[in-house]
Formats: sequence, structure tokens, C-alpha cells
Amino acid sequence: MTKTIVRATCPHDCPDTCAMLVTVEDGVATQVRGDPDHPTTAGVLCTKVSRYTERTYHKDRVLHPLRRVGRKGEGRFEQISWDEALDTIASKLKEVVSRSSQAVVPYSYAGTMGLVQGESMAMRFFNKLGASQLDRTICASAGGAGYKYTLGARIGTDVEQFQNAKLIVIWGGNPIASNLHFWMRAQEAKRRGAKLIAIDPYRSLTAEKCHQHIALLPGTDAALALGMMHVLIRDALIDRDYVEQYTLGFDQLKERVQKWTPQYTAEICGITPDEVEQLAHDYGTAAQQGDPVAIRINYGLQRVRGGGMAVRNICCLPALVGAWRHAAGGVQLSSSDTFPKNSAALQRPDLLQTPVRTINMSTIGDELLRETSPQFGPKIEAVIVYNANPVAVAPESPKVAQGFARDDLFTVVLEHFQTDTADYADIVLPATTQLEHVDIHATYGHLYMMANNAAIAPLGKAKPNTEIFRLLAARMGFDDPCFRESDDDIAAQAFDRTNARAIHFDWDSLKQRGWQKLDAPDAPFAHGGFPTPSGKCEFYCERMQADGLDPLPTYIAPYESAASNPELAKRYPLGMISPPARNFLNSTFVNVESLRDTEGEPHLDIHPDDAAQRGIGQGDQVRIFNDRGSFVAKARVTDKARKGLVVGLSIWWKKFSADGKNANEVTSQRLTDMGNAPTFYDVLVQVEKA
Ligand SMILES: Nc1nc2c(c(=O)[nH]1)N[C@H]1C(S)=C(S)[C@@H](COP(=O)(O)OP(=O)(O)OC[C@H]3O[C@@H](n4cnc5c(=O)[nH]c(N)nc54)[C@H](O)[C@@H]3O)O[C@H]1N2
Ligand SMILES: Nc1nc2c(c(=O)[nH]1)N[C@H]1C(S)=C(S)[C@@H](COP(=O)(O)OP(=O)(O)OC[C@H]3O[C@@H](n4cnc5c(=O)[nH]c(N)nc54)[C@H](O)[C@@H]3O)O[C@H]1N2
Ligand SMILES: [Mo]
Repeated sequence: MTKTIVRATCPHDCPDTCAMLVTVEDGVATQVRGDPDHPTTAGVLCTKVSRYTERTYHKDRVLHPLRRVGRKGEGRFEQISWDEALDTIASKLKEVVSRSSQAVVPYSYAGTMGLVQGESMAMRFFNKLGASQLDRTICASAGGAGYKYTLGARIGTDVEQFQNAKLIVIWGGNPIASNLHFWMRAQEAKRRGAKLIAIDPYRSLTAEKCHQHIALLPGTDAALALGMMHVLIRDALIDRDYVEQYTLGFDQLKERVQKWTPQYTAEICGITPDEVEQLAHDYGTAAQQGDPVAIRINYGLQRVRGGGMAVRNICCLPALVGAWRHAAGGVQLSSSDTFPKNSAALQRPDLLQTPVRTINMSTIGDELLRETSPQFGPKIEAVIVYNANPVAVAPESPKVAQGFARDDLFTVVLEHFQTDTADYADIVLPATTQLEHVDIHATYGHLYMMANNAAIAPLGKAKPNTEIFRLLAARMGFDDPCFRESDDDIAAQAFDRTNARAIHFDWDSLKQRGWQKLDAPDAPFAHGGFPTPSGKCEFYCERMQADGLDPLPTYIAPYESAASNPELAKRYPLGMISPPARNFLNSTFVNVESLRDTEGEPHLDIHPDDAAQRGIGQGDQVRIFNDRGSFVAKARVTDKARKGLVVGLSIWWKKFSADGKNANEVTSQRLTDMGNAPTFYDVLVQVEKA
């Protein structure tokens, strides 16, 4: 028997991007565990990924190319050969391109975060083809925009510093479920005497374990940050020296926050004035005593109309109190921009001959249902989906499903499994999992470049995304040398070695070692140096004004809330959010039995008063609905959900629920204030016993 240990990287869309050690016995991966030497992984994988072999060897893996034989959505397919599949796709694409190349649309997100399997060969292919570009907005673009306006780039506090903080504000995140290795640091800080505060409308697993939980109304975070700034300035809890040297627009900010008294703030946020006062005082006083104060902003607060502004306002806080002076102070949203990714080499935008339109992935429902028009261009005729499951995850799912059901649409899906989206495909192509291919990773939650070696040979007839697009490129007659590069060739170009942060990057040694930290400073903004046009933290931001936004921090109310839309709230009085379930990764892993069994079935958490008003008891099947659609779930009557709010942990595959639907039946395609992102948590519904 041969037994080897292979260095790999978790590919999933999670800030933690763990270093994995894969045990391979006689060509079979038998165990996946966290690398004990990797500082952020620290030998620990989440429950989901420690079951990665169950997913790779799952009996339902798609291991052959398939052609649809049933109706779209029905899920009946037959096996075909790779030659037949690729010939069918190439001839169909040539036909569509002869009318308009922009009628072809790629649809991908972060099924794998790998730079090789995630973006390289596929992007090159679509650039060369002249397909529509895709704006990849479904997750992080609202907050990303707000962060960049204020601080210049997505660079922040290193996760490895958080254990040294004396106060940690966990803002709009549930790290026990979705950012476990940050939570391990926060726990260490707690043991060393730090205070942990969660800001979340829901008593999540994390909120439950913090010292304090501020359960504000969804979509009101921007207001809370304004209220905090009011108190900090009023009570002189600011770092005058830092503000003077390294920020822009303090006087205008001071005037702006004048009206944001604790009383006014509290009314908007649905909390008490004391909570506003105390939060600001905890934060400002600790900072003034010289203690590191850190904020972990996550994604929960971004999925509402004013999501971008909320992140922007919060990003003003550390500069105001001088928290950036400490390595363990400041704010972390994402570490993405610390990585000097060489996107031009990976994606080859130069292959695109003429300018093309951009389709927003977050409104794919509307996009698929649009006719040809002078404003929007040609009707979409072909979609190639990879690394994504839009029929389950995109907002306003009834329209998404209707769009994918169009008989005159040609759909190809590259997948591991027969997902809700794959059910609508004309051709399904079997893709390899992370154990079967090579990749290199940047991350959004720590500062290590990560390598993934192939642990085992591809199962069945599966091929890596790169190889599939290589073969398609050859059939389309694309002969640029970049379409012949190997996965190793591509990985070797992933980071820009002329950038000081990646000066020591070398693919061959990274592959052997598994991971390597970027050469980045510990306290990135201790002495200012913000990558904004002014070089300062911009309380006042001219770029925002140029983009038609308020240049100063402000509050943008949700589209759908009792306060902002009382008419709608008469019919649909309950807010609804659908954040990630602990045992799923978006819609990935929902089909892994051991994990689905732990989650049970789709649930809806509802406050006892709201349940009683509707005659709903513990465990009742309920119907959740609004003008866009409806879905059913089992009621969990609990005060974890604040009154007026229901919570449906997600993202279920539609086909695993009682009525073949999920939470996205009722979410809307309206977009955020900046970044063109979806507003998944900006939803009013009514609930009734099913
Ligand atoms: N186990 C697991 N881990 C994951 C994922 C997963 O599906 N499962 N998904 C991954 C991905 S793609 C992402 S983007 C991240 C997302 O993970 P997080 O960044 O943690 O974001 P969410 O889970 O969307 O929301 C986190 C918390 O925000 C709260 N929230 C909702 N609305 C608001 C609001 O208006 N204000 C505030 N303050 N809080 C609000 C929710 O109640 C929830 O408890 O996690 C990644 N990690
Ligand atoms: N209601 C509601 N909707 C949401 C959210 C929410 O909180 N609530 N969260 C939103 C967020 S934050 C995000 S990021 C999106 C996530 O949306 P998606 O990025 O679509 O994520 P997944 O649902 O995990 O689907 C990824 C798919 O990629 C496939 N895949 C993985 N690796 C590979 C590979 O190497 N090759 C190929 N071909 N396929 C691969 C997996 O099998 C999986 O089916 O969902 C969004 N939708
Ligand atoms: Mo996400």
C-alpha cells in the first residue's frame, strides 16, 4: 500500500481559505484535515470541509457529459461522449456568435475561489469570443465599494492580530458559522480579557456567545455608525492628532453627525439610546486608553439598499479614534487587495477585440427575460454556467427559473452535481473537485498565498474547468498560445512579483510548501498612507460625489421596511433575512447527506409574538410570501429572531424542500446604493400556516 500526504487548499467561498493535508492511500483520498502548521488554519477544518471526501466520492457526482432529454428543469439527462458534447457546444456557439457574440453570457461565481479554475482559462475564452462581460456582484461589491471610497482598497487588520485586541465589534457577521478561524482569534482575545460585541438583528450562534448583542433592525447599520460618531465627537473621544494628519473632511463630518443624537439613532435602529451611548463609549474610551479596538465587518449588513453606505460609515470609525495606530486595531472587511493578483495575465482582457456590454449577475432573472433592444443589446441566447448555482442562489428566483426555462436559450453547466441550475441545462459537463486539480489561491480573510496540489486523478470522465475551456477554445479555432498553457503555467503567473508584497512568490516552492505569507506590514495605516486619491481616510469623498452619491456619511433606509414603506408593510409586515446555514456553504454541501441531516429541513425562525398572532405553533409548516413568490418552511418559534423579523437559514437546494422552492422566491432584484449588489436581506413578507 502507498500512503502519501498531499498539500491542498480549501477552495470554498469563505474568508478562511484553509490549508489542508489530504491523505491518499493507493490513489484514493481517505482523509482531509487542517494543516496544524498553517497559522490561521491551526489544524482545524470546519465540519463541512472535513467531510470533503464525502463530497468528492459522492454517489451522485456527475462523472460523464450529459445531454438533456426531458423538459428544462425536470432533470432528465442521458450520457454522451466528450466529443459529442464539445462539438454540440462549439457548433451552437458559432451559430449564436454569427448573429452576435454578446448574445453569449458567462455566469460564474466562487464555487471555487482558485485563480486557475475560477477565472483564468474561462475568462480568456470569453474575452476571445467577445461574449458579454459579467459583473460579479452577488456577494461583496456593495461593501467593497463603500470600503474603497473611504479607505482606498480592501486592506485592513490582519486576522492574526485580533487576539491582541481589547474590544472586538463583530458587525453583521456570524463567524462561528462563516468565518470560524477568525472566531478562534476572537475567542483567544476574550480569554485575554477583551470584550466582544455583536451587532446583528438575529441572535446568531455568534451573537449568543458575545458579551453583548445589539439587535438592531436590518438595514440600519449606517445609522448606528452615525450615532456612534456623534457621541465620539460630542464627548471628545477622538484622536485629534490622527484625525488632523490622516483624514479628510472632519469639519464636514462633525456637522453631518450633529443630528445623529443617541435618541434619534435609536429610533431608526430600533434599539435604546443607552445602547448607542454605551457602544460609542466602549469603543472610544478603550481607544483613548491606548487599547487596540478592532471591528470585523462582515457581509450581513451589506445586503440591503444602503449596504455600501453602511460599510463606508463604519470604516470612518477607526480613523476617528486612531485605532489604526495598533496592529490589532482598525477594521477588517476583506484582505483581497493586499494580494497583488496579476489579473491581466490570468484573464487576458487584451483578447477582447471590441467593447462589449456587461450583464449584472444579480439581475440574471430580468436579463434572461429581456428581448433585444437598443438599450440593452441582443437577447441572451446562450449561457455557460460554471462555479455557480444561480437557480438556487440568485434573487427573485421565480424569474431566474423562468429565464433558464426559455426554450430558445442554450445552456451549458459545468458542475460536480445535478444542481437546481444543472436541471435547466442543455448540456452538463463534469468538472473536477479540488482534490482532482491544481490551483493557486489568494484569500479575503488572511494574508497567505495558498497552493493546491492535485491529490488524486480525476474521477470518471471529469475534467478541470481549465481543460474544458482549452478544448472548447481549440474547437472554436482559437490559436493564441495562452490557450495551450498548462495549469501550472497559469499558476506561476498569478501574482505580480514586481510588487513588494509578492517579491518572494515562486510557484514551484509554494506548491511544495503549501502556503506563504505576503510581505505586508502589520499595521497598514498606522501612519496614514491610505490608498485613496488624497492619501487620507476620506470622511469627505469627492469620488462619491462624482458618482452621484452623498460625499459624506449618511443613512439610506431600506427599500422594504415598516418605516420606509408603510404601505407595503400593511400587507407584508415582517422583515426576512436568509443568512448562511452553518453546515452549508451557500448552496454547496446541501446534497451531502451527513450535513443536510444536521440542518434537518428548511426552517423559519419566528418570534413568539409574531407566531402567536398568526396561530403558528412550534414545528408547523408555514408559507412565506410576498408579491414576488412564496416558499414553505418549518416554523421554529424563538426569540432569536427579533419581533417583526423572520430568519430562514440558507441556501437550500430547491429540490430538497417540500415545495421545490427556497428563500430566493421572495427576495428582490433591486440593487444596493453602490456596487450594483443584491439586497437579499431587504425584504418584507407575510407568513401563514401552510
Ligand atoms: N458555513 C458557512 N460559511 C460561509 C458561507 C455559508 O454559506 N456557510 N458563505 C460564505 C460567503 S459566500 C459569505 S459572503 C460569508 C457570509 O457570512 P457573513 O459575513 O457572516 O454574512 P451573513 O451570513 O450574510 O450574515 C451574518 C449575520 O449578519 C446578520 N445580518 C443580516 N442582516 C443584517 C443587517 O442589516 N445588519 C447587521 N448588522 N447584521 C445583519 C445575519 O443575521 C447573520 O447572523 O460567509 C462565507 N462562509
Ligand atoms: N437568499 C440568499 N441568497 C444568497 C445569499 C444569502 O445569504 N441569502 N448569499 C449570496 C452570496 S454571499 C453568494 S457568494 C452567492 C453564492 O452563490 P454561488 O457562487 O453560486 O455558490 P454555490 O451555491 O455554493 O454554488 C457554487 C457551485 O459551484 C460548483 N463548483 C465548485 N467547484 C467547482 C469547480 O471547480 N468547477 C465547476 N464547474 N463547478 C464547481 C459547486 O458544485 C456549486 O454547485 O449566493 C448568494 N445568494
Ligand atoms: Mo458570498
